[in-house]
Amino acid sequence: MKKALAIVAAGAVSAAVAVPAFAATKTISVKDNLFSPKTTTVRKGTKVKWVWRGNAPHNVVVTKGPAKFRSTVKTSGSFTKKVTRRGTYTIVCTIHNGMTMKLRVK
Ligand SMILES: [Cu+2]
Repeated sequence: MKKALAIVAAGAVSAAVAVPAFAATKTISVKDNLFSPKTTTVRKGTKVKWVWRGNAPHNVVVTKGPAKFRSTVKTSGSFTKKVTRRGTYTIVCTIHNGMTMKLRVK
């Protein structure tokens, strides 16, 4: 009985560890006035989550890349996009000149 419980427990642990492999989320901070990190590489299928952590209003806008998407202008909360196309995305905040980042999807 003890042995069976140990096997079940081991199975539960490996299942918990395996989850991020196919449902990974990458978090990027939206600050005043920069994205952090500024360059990120993720696998295709990753959910990229931008989290507003500053006080000023910002948005997340793809200006160049294999897919275009944009968030609304916000001061808090988050914006999540599942990236399904490989390539390099140039992302900016259209309010702040020079607030830019690169997202590579491989
Ligand atoms: Cu901004």
